[in-house]
Amino acid sequence: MKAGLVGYAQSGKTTLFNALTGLRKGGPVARGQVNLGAIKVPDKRVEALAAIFKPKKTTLAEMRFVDVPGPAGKGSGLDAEALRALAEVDAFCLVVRGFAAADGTPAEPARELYDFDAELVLHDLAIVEKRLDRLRKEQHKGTGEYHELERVHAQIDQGRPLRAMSWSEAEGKELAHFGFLSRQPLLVVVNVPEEAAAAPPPPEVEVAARDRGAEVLSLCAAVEADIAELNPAEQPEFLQSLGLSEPARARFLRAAYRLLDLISFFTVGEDEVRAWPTRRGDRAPRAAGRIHSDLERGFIRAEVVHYDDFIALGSESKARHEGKLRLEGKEYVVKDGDILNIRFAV
Ligand SMILES: Nc1nc2c(ncn2[C@@H]2O[C@H](COP(=O)(O)OP(=O)(O)OP(=O)(O)O)[C@@H](O)[C@H]2O)c(=O)[nH]1
Ligand SMILES: [Mg+2]
Repeated sequence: MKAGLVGYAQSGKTTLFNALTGLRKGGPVARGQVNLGAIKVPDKRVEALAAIFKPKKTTLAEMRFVDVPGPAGKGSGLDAEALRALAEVDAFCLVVRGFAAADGTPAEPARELYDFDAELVLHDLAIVEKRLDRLRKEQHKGTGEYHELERVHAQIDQGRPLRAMSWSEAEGKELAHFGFLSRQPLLVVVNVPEEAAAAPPPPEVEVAARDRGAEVLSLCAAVEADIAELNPAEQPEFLQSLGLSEPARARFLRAAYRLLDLISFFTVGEDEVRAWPTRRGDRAPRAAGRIHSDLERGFIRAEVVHYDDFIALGSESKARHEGKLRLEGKEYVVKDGDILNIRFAV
Protein backbone atom coordinates (compact mmCIF):
# COMPACT_ATOMS: atom_id res chain seq x y z
CA MET A 1 0.00 0.00 0.00
CA LYS A 2 1.26 3.42 -0.86
CA ALA A 3 0.21 6.84 0.42
CA GLY A 4 1.05 10.20 -1.11
CA LEU A 5 1.90 13.11 1.20
CA VAL A 6 0.32 16.20 -0.34
CA GLY A 7 -0.41 19.78 0.72
CA TYR A 8 0.70 23.36 0.15
CA ALA A 9 4.37 24.30 0.30
CA GLN A 10 5.87 24.53 3.78
CA SER A 11 3.03 22.71 5.57
CA GLY A 12 5.48 20.18 7.00
CA LYS A 13 5.22 17.21 4.62
CA THR A 14 8.93 16.51 4.45
CA THR A 15 9.31 16.96 8.21
CA LEU A 16 6.51 14.41 8.71
CA PHE A 17 7.96 12.09 6.07
CA ASN A 18 11.31 12.11 7.87
CA ALA A 19 9.68 11.49 11.25
CA LEU A 20 7.50 8.61 9.98
CA THR A 21 10.19 6.86 7.99
CA GLY A 22 12.82 7.44 10.69
CA LEU A 23 15.07 9.29 8.30
CA ARG A 24 17.07 12.02 9.95
CA LYS A 25 15.95 15.59 10.32
CA GLY A 26 18.08 17.55 7.88
CA GLY A 27 19.62 14.23 6.85
CA PRO A 28 19.69 12.59 3.44
CA VAL A 29 16.11 13.50 2.58
CA ALA A 30 15.97 16.83 0.79
CA ARG A 31 13.16 19.37 0.95
CA GLY A 32 11.28 20.54 -2.12
CA GLN A 33 11.72 17.28 -4.06
CA VAL A 34 10.01 13.89 -4.46
CA ASN A 35 11.06 11.47 -1.68
CA LEU A 36 10.24 7.77 -1.34
CA GLY A 37 10.22 5.78 1.91
CA ALA A 38 8.38 3.13 3.93
CA ILE A 39 7.36 2.33 7.48
CA LYS A 40 6.88 -1.10 9.01
CA VAL A 41 3.50 -1.85 10.52
CA PRO A 42 4.12 -3.19 14.05
CA ASP A 43 2.24 -6.45 14.74
CA LYS A 44 2.70 -8.57 17.87
CA ARG A 45 1.19 -11.57 16.07
CA VAL A 46 4.13 -11.64 13.67
CA GLU A 47 6.53 -11.84 16.62
CA ALA A 48 4.52 -14.69 18.15
CA LEU A 49 4.52 -16.63 14.87
CA ALA A 50 8.25 -16.04 14.43
CA ALA A 51 8.86 -17.46 17.92
CA ILE A 52 7.12 -20.68 16.83
CA PHE A 53 8.53 -21.09 13.30
CA LYS A 54 12.00 -19.63 13.95
CA PRO A 55 12.22 -18.53 10.31
CA LYS A 56 15.36 -17.24 8.58
CA LYS A 57 13.52 -14.01 7.94
CA THR A 58 10.66 -12.12 9.59
CA THR A 59 8.91 -9.41 7.58
CA LEU A 60 6.30 -6.92 8.75
CA ALA A 61 3.75 -5.32 6.45
CA GLU A 62 4.88 -2.01 5.00
CA MET A 63 3.20 1.26 4.26
CA ARG A 64 5.07 3.10 1.53
CA PHE A 65 5.12 6.86 1.15
CA VAL A 66 5.84 9.37 -1.51
CA ASP A 67 6.46 12.96 -0.39
CA VAL A 68 5.89 15.52 -3.13
CA PRO A 69 6.63 19.25 -2.97
CA GLY A 70 3.44 21.28 -2.61
CA PRO A 71 2.15 24.12 -4.77
CA ALA A 72 3.05 27.58 -3.47
CA GLY A 73 -0.53 28.66 -2.85
CA LYS A 74 -4.16 28.57 -3.87
CA GLY A 75 -4.73 28.06 -7.58
CA SER A 76 -1.15 27.19 -8.45
CA GLY A 77 -1.89 23.46 -8.81
CA LEU A 78 0.34 20.41 -8.63
CA ASP A 79 3.13 20.28 -11.20
CA ALA A 80 3.59 17.49 -13.73
CA GLU A 81 6.29 15.74 -11.71
CA ALA A 82 4.13 15.69 -8.59
CA LEU A 83 1.14 14.38 -10.57
CA ARG A 84 3.26 11.57 -12.01
CA ALA A 85 4.49 10.62 -8.53
CA LEU A 86 0.90 10.56 -7.23
CA ALA A 87 -0.55 8.53 -10.10
CA GLU A 88 0.07 5.20 -8.38
CA VAL A 89 -0.83 5.86 -4.75
CA ASP A 90 -3.76 4.22 -2.90
CA ALA A 91 -4.56 7.24 -0.74
CA PHE A 92 -3.62 10.85 -0.10
CA CYS A 93 -2.43 12.20 3.20
CA LEU A 94 -3.02 15.95 3.13
CA VAL A 95 -0.75 17.86 5.51
CA VAL A 96 -2.24 21.23 6.49
CA ARG A 97 -0.34 23.88 8.43
CA GLY A 98 -1.64 24.30 11.96
CA PHE A 99 1.30 26.40 13.20
CA ALA A 100 2.10 30.06 12.44
CA ALA A 101 4.56 30.22 9.52
CA ALA A 102 8.08 31.63 9.95
CA ASP A 103 6.96 34.94 8.39
CA GLY A 104 4.07 35.19 10.87
CA THR A 105 1.27 34.08 8.49
CA PRO A 106 -1.37 32.60 10.79
CA ALA A 107 -2.56 29.00 10.50
CA GLU A 108 -5.77 28.38 8.54
CA PRO A 109 -5.91 24.58 8.37
CA ALA A 110 -9.61 24.27 7.45
CA ARG A 111 -9.29 26.77 4.60
CA GLU A 112 -6.18 24.96 3.36
CA LEU A 113 -8.17 21.72 3.29
CA TYR A 114 -11.03 23.30 1.27
CA ASP A 115 -8.61 25.03 -1.10
CA PHE A 116 -6.47 21.98 -1.70
CA ASP A 117 -9.47 19.73 -2.24
CA ALA A 118 -10.80 22.31 -4.71
CA GLU A 119 -7.56 21.89 -6.69
CA LEU A 120 -8.13 18.14 -6.83
CA VAL A 121 -11.73 18.66 -7.97
CA LEU A 122 -10.65 21.12 -10.70
CA HIS A 123 -8.09 18.64 -11.96
CA ASP A 124 -10.84 16.01 -12.26
CA LEU A 125 -13.30 18.42 -13.84
CA ALA A 126 -10.86 19.05 -16.70
CA ILE A 127 -10.52 15.29 -17.29
CA VAL A 128 -14.29 14.71 -17.35
CA GLU A 129 -15.09 17.65 -19.60
CA LYS A 130 -12.48 16.61 -22.12
CA ARG A 131 -13.79 13.04 -22.21
CA LEU A 132 -17.46 14.11 -22.41
CA ASP A 133 -16.65 16.46 -25.31
CA ARG A 134 -14.96 13.64 -27.11
CA LEU A 135 -17.87 11.24 -26.57
CA ARG A 136 -20.33 13.90 -27.84
CA LYS A 137 -18.26 14.47 -30.96
CA GLU A 138 -18.08 10.76 -31.62
CA GLN A 139 -21.85 10.41 -31.12
CA HIS A 140 -21.48 8.16 -28.07
CA LYS A 141 -24.01 10.03 -25.98
CA GLY A 142 -26.13 6.95 -25.30
CA THR A 143 -23.37 4.79 -23.83
CA GLY A 144 -22.99 3.67 -20.23
CA GLU A 145 -19.71 5.52 -19.95
CA TYR A 146 -21.35 8.76 -21.04
CA HIS A 147 -24.10 8.49 -18.40
CA GLU A 148 -21.63 7.63 -15.71
CA LEU A 149 -19.38 10.54 -16.58
CA GLU A 150 -22.39 12.86 -16.54
CA ARG A 151 -23.06 11.75 -12.99
CA VAL A 152 -19.40 12.38 -12.14
CA HIS A 153 -19.62 15.78 -13.82
CA ALA A 154 -22.72 16.80 -11.84
CA GLN A 155 -20.86 16.08 -8.61
CA ILE A 156 -17.58 17.83 -9.31
CA ASP A 157 -19.19 20.73 -11.17
CA GLN A 158 -20.64 21.68 -7.76
CA GLY A 159 -17.16 21.51 -6.27
CA ARG A 160 -17.84 18.18 -4.54
CA PRO A 161 -15.01 15.60 -4.42
CA LEU A 162 -15.69 12.16 -5.90
CA ARG A 163 -14.69 10.40 -2.68
CA ALA A 164 -17.89 11.77 -1.11
CA MET A 165 -19.97 9.84 -3.67
CA SER A 166 -20.83 6.14 -3.60
CA TRP A 167 -20.09 3.79 -6.49
CA SER A 168 -21.03 0.27 -7.40
CA GLU A 169 -18.10 -2.11 -7.81
CA ALA A 170 -18.57 -2.10 -11.60
CA GLU A 171 -18.66 1.71 -11.80
CA GLY A 172 -15.59 1.94 -9.61
CA LYS A 173 -13.71 -0.36 -11.97
CA GLU A 174 -14.75 1.61 -15.03
CA LEU A 175 -13.66 4.90 -13.48
CA ALA A 176 -10.34 3.58 -12.21
CA HIS A 177 -8.31 4.39 -15.33
CA PHE A 178 -9.22 8.10 -15.47
CA GLY A 179 -6.77 8.98 -12.71
CA PHE A 180 -9.24 11.08 -10.73
CA LEU A 181 -7.54 12.73 -7.76
CA SER A 182 -10.61 13.75 -5.75
CA ARG A 183 -11.68 10.11 -5.67
CA GLN A 184 -8.67 9.01 -3.58
CA PRO A 185 -9.32 8.26 0.10
CA LEU A 186 -8.07 11.24 2.11
CA LEU A 187 -6.43 11.45 5.51
CA VAL A 188 -6.02 15.02 6.71
CA VAL A 189 -3.07 15.60 9.04
CA VAL A 190 -3.15 18.89 10.92
CA ASN A 191 0.44 19.81 11.69
CA VAL A 192 -0.08 21.60 15.02
CA PRO A 193 2.35 23.55 17.24
CA GLU A 194 4.17 21.68 19.99
CA GLU A 195 1.80 22.85 22.75
CA ALA A 196 -1.14 21.23 20.89
CA ALA A 197 0.68 17.95 20.16
CA ALA A 198 -1.64 15.92 22.42
CA ALA A 199 -4.87 17.85 21.71
CA PRO A 200 -7.66 16.62 19.42
CA PRO A 201 -7.81 18.19 15.93
CA PRO A 202 -9.32 21.72 15.74
CA PRO A 203 -13.14 21.39 15.48
CA GLU A 204 -13.36 23.43 12.26
CA VAL A 205 -11.00 20.95 10.58
CA GLU A 206 -13.08 18.02 11.87
CA VAL A 207 -16.17 19.62 10.31
CA ALA A 208 -14.39 20.37 7.02
CA ALA A 209 -12.97 16.82 6.84
CA ARG A 210 -16.38 15.25 7.44
CA ASP A 211 -17.86 17.46 4.72
CA ARG A 212 -15.18 16.27 2.28
CA GLY A 213 -15.47 12.57 3.13
CA ALA A 214 -12.02 12.53 4.78
CA GLU A 215 -10.49 11.27 8.04
CA VAL A 216 -8.55 13.64 10.27
CA LEU A 217 -5.66 13.38 12.70
CA SER A 218 -3.52 16.00 14.41
CA LEU A 219 0.15 15.77 15.35
CA CYS A 220 3.20 17.99 15.60
CA ALA A 221 5.60 16.90 12.87
CA ALA A 222 8.56 18.71 14.47
CA VAL A 223 7.98 16.88 17.79
CA GLU A 224 7.58 13.55 15.96
CA ALA A 225 10.88 14.15 14.21
CA ASP A 226 12.51 14.68 17.65
CA ILE A 227 10.89 11.49 18.98
CA ALA A 228 12.17 9.51 15.99
CA GLU A 229 15.72 10.58 16.84
CA LEU A 230 15.56 9.32 20.44
CA ASN A 231 16.55 5.78 21.27
CA PRO A 232 13.59 3.61 22.38
CA ALA A 233 14.61 3.76 26.07
CA GLU A 234 14.37 7.54 26.12
CA GLN A 235 11.07 7.79 24.29
CA PRO A 236 8.51 7.08 27.06
CA GLU A 237 9.67 9.92 29.30
CA PHE A 238 9.75 12.41 26.44
CA LEU A 239 6.29 11.32 25.26
CA GLN A 240 4.92 11.64 28.77
CA SER A 241 6.33 15.15 29.18
CA LEU A 242 4.26 16.15 26.13
CA GLY A 243 1.12 14.35 27.35
CA LEU A 244 1.41 11.69 24.61
CA SER A 245 0.94 7.97 25.13
CA GLU A 246 2.62 6.82 21.90
CA PRO A 247 4.41 8.27 18.87
CA ALA A 248 2.06 9.64 16.21
CA ARG A 249 3.44 7.02 13.83
CA ALA A 250 1.25 4.41 15.57
CA ARG A 251 -1.86 6.62 15.43
CA PHE A 252 -1.07 7.50 11.85
CA LEU A 253 -0.85 3.85 10.80
CA ARG A 254 -4.12 2.95 12.51
CA ALA A 255 -5.85 5.88 10.78
CA ALA A 256 -4.37 4.84 7.43
CA TYR A 257 -5.49 1.21 7.92
CA ARG A 258 -9.00 2.41 8.81
CA LEU A 259 -9.11 4.81 5.88
CA LEU A 260 -8.02 2.18 3.38
CA ASP A 261 -10.03 -0.53 5.14
CA LEU A 262 -6.96 -2.75 5.37
CA ILE A 263 -6.50 -6.02 7.23
CA SER A 264 -3.41 -8.20 7.62
CA PHE A 265 -2.98 -11.86 6.76
CA PHE A 266 0.11 -14.00 7.33
CA THR A 267 2.29 -16.48 5.52
CA VAL A 268 4.46 -18.77 7.65
CA GLY A 269 7.27 -21.28 7.22
CA GLU A 270 10.90 -22.03 7.97
CA ASP A 271 12.11 -19.49 5.42
CA GLU A 272 9.91 -16.56 6.29
CA VAL A 273 7.10 -15.40 8.53
CA ARG A 274 5.43 -12.42 6.96
CA ALA A 275 2.45 -10.07 7.34
CA TRP A 276 0.65 -8.81 4.22
CA PRO A 277 -1.88 -6.02 3.99
CA THR A 278 -5.00 -6.51 1.89
CA ARG A 279 -8.40 -4.82 1.65
CA ARG A 280 -11.20 -6.02 3.91
CA GLY A 281 -13.57 -8.04 1.76
CA ASP A 282 -10.85 -9.26 -0.64
CA ARG A 283 -11.33 -12.84 -1.78
CA ALA A 284 -8.49 -15.33 -1.47
CA PRO A 285 -7.14 -14.96 -5.06
CA ARG A 286 -6.90 -11.16 -4.71
CA ALA A 287 -5.12 -11.48 -1.36
CA ALA A 288 -2.76 -14.06 -2.92
CA GLY A 289 -2.05 -11.51 -5.64
CA ARG A 290 -0.59 -9.18 -2.99
CA ILE A 291 2.19 -11.76 -2.63
CA HIS A 292 2.76 -12.33 -6.34
CA SER A 293 0.61 -11.95 -9.45
CA ASP A 294 1.31 -15.64 -10.34
CA LEU A 295 -0.46 -16.68 -7.14
CA GLU A 296 -3.57 -14.80 -8.20
CA ARG A 297 -3.47 -15.96 -11.81
CA GLY A 298 -2.81 -19.61 -10.96
CA PHE A 299 -4.81 -19.73 -7.71
CA ILE A 300 -6.26 -23.18 -6.94
CA ARG A 301 -7.03 -23.25 -3.24
CA ALA A 302 -5.88 -21.77 0.04
CA GLU A 303 -5.12 -23.65 3.21
CA VAL A 304 -6.43 -21.41 5.98
CA VAL A 305 -6.10 -21.37 9.75
CA HIS A 306 -6.85 -18.32 11.84
CA TYR A 307 -4.03 -16.94 14.00
CA ASP A 308 -6.13 -17.24 17.19
CA ASP A 309 -6.91 -20.93 16.54
CA PHE A 310 -3.33 -21.68 15.59
CA ILE A 311 -1.95 -20.07 18.75
CA ALA A 312 -4.60 -21.75 20.95
CA LEU A 313 -3.89 -25.21 19.49
CA GLY A 314 -0.13 -24.77 19.12
CA SER A 315 0.52 -26.58 15.83
CA GLU A 316 -0.75 -27.08 12.29
CA SER A 317 -1.36 -30.79 12.81
CA LYS A 318 -3.49 -30.11 15.88
CA ALA A 319 -5.37 -27.37 14.01
CA ARG A 320 -6.02 -29.82 11.16
CA HIS A 321 -7.18 -32.50 13.57
CA GLU A 322 -9.61 -30.05 15.21
CA GLY A 323 -10.94 -28.96 11.83
CA LYS A 324 -9.57 -25.44 12.21
CA LEU A 325 -7.18 -25.79 9.29
CA ARG A 326 -9.29 -26.02 6.18
CA LEU A 327 -9.17 -25.73 2.42
CA GLU A 328 -10.92 -22.73 0.93
CA GLY A 329 -11.66 -21.85 -2.70
CA LYS A 330 -11.79 -18.76 -4.88
CA GLU A 331 -14.86 -17.29 -3.17
CA TYR A 332 -13.35 -17.29 0.32
CA VAL A 333 -13.21 -13.82 1.91
CA VAL A 334 -9.93 -13.42 3.81
CA LYS A 335 -10.19 -12.35 7.48
CA ASP A 336 -7.79 -10.26 9.51
CA GLY A 337 -5.37 -12.70 11.16
CA ASP A 338 -5.78 -15.56 8.67
CA ILE A 339 -2.67 -17.64 8.06
CA LEU A 340 -2.72 -18.60 4.38
CA ASN A 341 -0.92 -21.23 2.38
CA ILE A 342 -1.72 -20.70 -1.28
CA ARG A 343 -1.82 -23.61 -3.71
CA PHE A 344 -1.39 -22.49 -7.27
CA ALA A 345 -0.25 -23.57 -10.73
CA VAL A 346 0.77 -21.39 -13.64
N1 LIG B 1 6.78 25.34 14.24
C1 LIG B 1 6.78 24.28 13.45
N2 LIG B 1 7.46 24.31 12.29
C2 LIG B 1 7.41 23.25 11.49
C3 LIG B 1 6.70 22.08 11.83
N3 LIG B 1 6.82 21.19 10.82
C4 LIG B 1 7.58 21.79 9.89
N4 LIG B 1 7.96 23.03 10.29
C5 LIG B 1 8.81 23.98 9.56
O1 LIG B 1 8.14 24.39 8.40
C6 LIG B 1 9.04 24.50 7.31
C7 LIG B 1 8.57 23.65 6.17
O2 LIG B 1 8.65 22.27 6.49
P1 LIG B 1 8.77 21.15 5.39
O3 LIG B 1 8.60 19.87 6.11
O4 LIG B 1 9.94 21.33 4.54
O5 LIG B 1 7.47 21.49 4.52
P2 LIG B 1 6.99 20.81 3.16
O6 LIG B 1 5.51 20.69 3.28
O7 LIG B 1 7.75 19.58 2.87
O8 LIG B 1 7.32 21.94 2.08
P3 LIG B 1 7.49 21.75 0.48
O9 LIG B 1 8.35 20.57 0.22
O10 LIG B 1 8.09 23.04 0.06
O11 LIG B 1 6.11 21.58 -0.09
C8 LIG B 1 10.41 24.09 7.84
O12 LIG B 1 11.12 25.25 8.16
C9 LIG B 1 10.08 23.29 9.09
O13 LIG B 1 11.10 23.37 10.04
C10 LIG B 1 6.02 22.05 13.06
O14 LIG B 1 5.38 21.06 13.45
N5 LIG B 1 6.08 23.18 13.83
MG1 LIG C 1 8.82 18.95 1.16
